[in-house]
Amino acid sequence: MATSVTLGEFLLGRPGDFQYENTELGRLLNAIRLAGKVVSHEIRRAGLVDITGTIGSTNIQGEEQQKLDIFANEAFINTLTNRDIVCGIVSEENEEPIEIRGSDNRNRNKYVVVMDPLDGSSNIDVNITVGTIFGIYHRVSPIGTPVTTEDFLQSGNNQVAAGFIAYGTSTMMVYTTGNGVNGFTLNPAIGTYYLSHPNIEIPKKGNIYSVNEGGYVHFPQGVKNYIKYCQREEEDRPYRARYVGSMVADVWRTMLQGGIYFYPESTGKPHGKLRLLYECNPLAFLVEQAGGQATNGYERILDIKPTDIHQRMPFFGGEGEMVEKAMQFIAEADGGE
Ligand code: P6P
Repeated sequence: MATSVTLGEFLLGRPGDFQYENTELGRLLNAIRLAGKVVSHEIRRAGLVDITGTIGSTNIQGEEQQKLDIFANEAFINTLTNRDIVCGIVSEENEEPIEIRGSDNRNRNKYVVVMDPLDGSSNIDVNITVGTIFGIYHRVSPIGTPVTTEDFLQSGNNQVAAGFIAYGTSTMMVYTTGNGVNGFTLNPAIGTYYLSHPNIEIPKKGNIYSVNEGGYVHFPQGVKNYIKYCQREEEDRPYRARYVGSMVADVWRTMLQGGIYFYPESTGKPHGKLRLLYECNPLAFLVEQAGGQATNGYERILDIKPTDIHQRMPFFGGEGEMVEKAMQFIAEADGGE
């Protein structure tokens, strides 16, 4: 149920809350809030003007770029660039990091942002929820020097904030700064986000498993064994299967209704499909802050030290017991090999 608290007021902080409205982090989250409204407006128009569909080019991932991909990427880059807060951006749509030297050209900005500007964009033309995923870090390179790749290759534990904007039946901004997870729903009539999902906690004992079973034959044996476990008629099973094919939608449903979402490795995708920096890490931070677990099948996602800004990583996220059960099947199958 939406409350009357707006995102702006929430960023001001309530007595005892983390006050960062006028801090740089508060202003950075405000910039993301604004860009989300701009992208939301454009997506809502998508079916009416000629901006859906592809532009005939592909991104660094070799994926067909949708027109709204480009629009969203430019909206977030432009909004983040002209506020003297961010010194660099890694985007799914750009092969190299984007360097931002600041209005005085002296590289004094303190934060870096990693983002997937429009995740799940292949679903746009069929009107399925898509989303912007972002993670925010303090830079590790010295102030006054150009941003470096090392600024982006930090483990997810170093995120100072992370979240997503979901463009679905409503537009929502869901984020954490390490003090729990809160969800805000946009009232498009007045352009204001209202606190609609305070202090989100993943329900225990979930009964939904979410994976693209079209890849079943290519999954490792342990993952196959876990899927068969989910489908067996016993005690609290079979579980219900739900899969949108848009990570923001699948993870958001998992956070609200419980369960597990996973994108495992497979013979054709030895490191899975999802990107560590701007899909796995931000959503792992959210899932853990909501009381769940997020691993790559073997270790916490947030503990992994990235080696490449676009590297891929298997992802198992959701209610703790279900994630642990999946890891148990993986370990047993590995042990049996
Ligand atoms: P598949 C979208 O392209 C994405 O990166 C995630 O949002 C989504 O969970 C996944 O890929 C879907 O991939 O192989 O199931 O179509």
